[in-house]
Amino acid sequence: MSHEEFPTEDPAVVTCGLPYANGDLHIGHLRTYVGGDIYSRALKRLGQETAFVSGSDMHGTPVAVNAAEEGVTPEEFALRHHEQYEETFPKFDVEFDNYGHTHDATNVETTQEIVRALEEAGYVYEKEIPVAYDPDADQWLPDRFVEGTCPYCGEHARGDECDEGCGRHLEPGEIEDPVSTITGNPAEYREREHKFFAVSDLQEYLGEFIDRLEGTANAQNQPREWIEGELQDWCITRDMDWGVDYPGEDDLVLYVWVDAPIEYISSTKQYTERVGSDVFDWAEAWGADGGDGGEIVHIIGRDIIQHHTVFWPAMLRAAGYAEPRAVMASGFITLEGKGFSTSRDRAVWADEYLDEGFRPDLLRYYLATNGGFQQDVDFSWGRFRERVNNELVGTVGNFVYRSLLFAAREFGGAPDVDVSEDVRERIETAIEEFEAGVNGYSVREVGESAVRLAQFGNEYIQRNEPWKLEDDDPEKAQVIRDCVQIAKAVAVLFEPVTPEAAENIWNDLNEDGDVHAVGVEAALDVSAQDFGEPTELFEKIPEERVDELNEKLEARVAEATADAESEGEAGADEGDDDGEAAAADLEPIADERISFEDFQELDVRVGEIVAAEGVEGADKLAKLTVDIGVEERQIVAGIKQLHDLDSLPGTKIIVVANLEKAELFGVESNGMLLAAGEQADLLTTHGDAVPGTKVQ
Ligand code: B3M
Ligand code: ZN
Repeated sequence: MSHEEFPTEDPAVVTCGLPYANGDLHIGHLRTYVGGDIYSRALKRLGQETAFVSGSDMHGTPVAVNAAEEGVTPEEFALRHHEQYEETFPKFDVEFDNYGHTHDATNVETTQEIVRALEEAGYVYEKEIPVAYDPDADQWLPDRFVEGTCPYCGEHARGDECDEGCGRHLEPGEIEDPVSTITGNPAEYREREHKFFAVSDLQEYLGEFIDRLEGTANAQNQPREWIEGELQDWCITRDMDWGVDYPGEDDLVLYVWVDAPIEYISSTKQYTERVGSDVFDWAEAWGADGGDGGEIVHIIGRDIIQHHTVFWPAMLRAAGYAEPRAVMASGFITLEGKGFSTSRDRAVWADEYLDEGFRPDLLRYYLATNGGFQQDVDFSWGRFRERVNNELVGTVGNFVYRSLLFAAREFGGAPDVDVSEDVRERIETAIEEFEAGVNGYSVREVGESAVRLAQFGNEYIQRNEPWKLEDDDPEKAQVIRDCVQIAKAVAVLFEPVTPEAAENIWNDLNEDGDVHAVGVEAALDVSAQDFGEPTELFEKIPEERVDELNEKLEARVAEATADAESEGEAGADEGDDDGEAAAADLEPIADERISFEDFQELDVRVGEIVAAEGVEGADKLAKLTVDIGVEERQIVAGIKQLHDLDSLPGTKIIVVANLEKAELFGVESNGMLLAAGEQADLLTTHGDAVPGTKVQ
């Protein structure tokens, strides 16, 4: 079954994964929120009734552990961060229709209602399980209060997730060699009765659901393996004080992943409470009125795909709510090729970005269009400058400014003639691209529809050279009229990505109404008007600024690293909760040198991935067919969960071609691909070297 295209008659809810209220925001966090904001603005431009909601995730051990470190109550700690987030998002023009938090009364009530519904529908049972316990602290050790070894991949892991290895969710009792994070002592396992949600009863449903699910390819494909494999039931209670009380149980709270996604519903409810159900009806949107529900689109980081495509839809289904229509899962973000590290101050902080005087539009544009949503994005001040100067200033700003300036000086505004047919059609194409971006869940496409149109505008004005035409030549009025219309269309179509610039163009054009509220069709609405000289939309970033910013960053990292080392905490990145790739702990270069002849013994070639699929039964392994010019090779590599396999074909890689063959999980591997770091960043070529070319 496929869904009807946007816009539909039903209300849509666009949600962003809830940030844990436990630290400062950096630009890596902003990717999901900016993406969500762009997507919801774009849906609204299409005329889709939409609520854009999120909230702070106040509960769980990610908050409790950090609060304990600071010596304050989790509530005080989380509320402080919640308020900070609430203030920060609008500064980036991320404008939620409602931004609540998981500890507010609406969410506590909704969560308890849903848990009762799960119980009544027979999806909750009790079971004795081993739970980690710290005898010295005389305390149970839920989730992040315990660390140990992942039973699936053997990597070091946190209590409830294998954050450094295979990325799996871990149930209580699963982690091996448990160690208490409170005392650092080995923990023991003690039997304890807990409540379970019977996800496995919904296996058949989930199998159908995943076939219908839209969104980014990673969110559509990764869950199949979990759903089709042995589906585990989820323990939904924890031995803690901080959380939503399990209804009727004094000493148990709900697992944070129960009340966190429910905030999506609660936040929508609060929106309805504020604006009235005639403006937006949460119950209709979430199918709580007995109907089919609306269009629920979740925008998340790729590390929480499982929660949103297995656990959450199972919960919605069991409690009688509508299912998500789409999940868009973003890639990670790195800084100059390396992971963000909040403990080493190796990050561009949200406040810092603004304090440096940069407008939100610039970062929004960079984050939205620097690769597809599910691709990892690297941030560097150098590339930021390049993209701002070339694309925002050079293409969009330049086109709009020169067109409107010319129009204002020569005609006092838009000449009173109809827009030419060709230009009208080009604008229609841009609208179609914009719509296709929305329906293809691509914020990049949405943004690029406007940039390509501005690019066309530049070419158009250049080709027609209106400055060379006589004043009474009708061609002159025509070209300028067309350019004014293109500028107006750029304002409408670029609004989701750069709302501030859109507003400036709108004002310069002296347009009535609110550019944030008009539909895409406004791009073609003609209104010859008087307007004066325009303002510059974007400013160039001088090269010295980049040097200055890089120096600041380096100095800060050096200081933070020295501090951490003097405190004996080198490499400690605990407390980073957001799937950041930890900064690589760089190994020193080996003392012993190899000869050039030794190096030449390696036959390293350029290859191109022809096909990629997972190796059955292996969590991490992918089987690749690689064209290395002289032949095709089958290569097995541990990249399954680190890359979207569907998007790999066509990617150039570097292969050690004369490595001994090996067999992994019964599959022959004939060669080795080269990749950097824990995220298996694939080595590729910078130019056009063809497959088979020797690397030397
Ligand atoms: N608070 C943050 C994370 O794991 C977590 C998201 C909840 S979304 C319902 O990325
Ligand atoms: Zn693992």
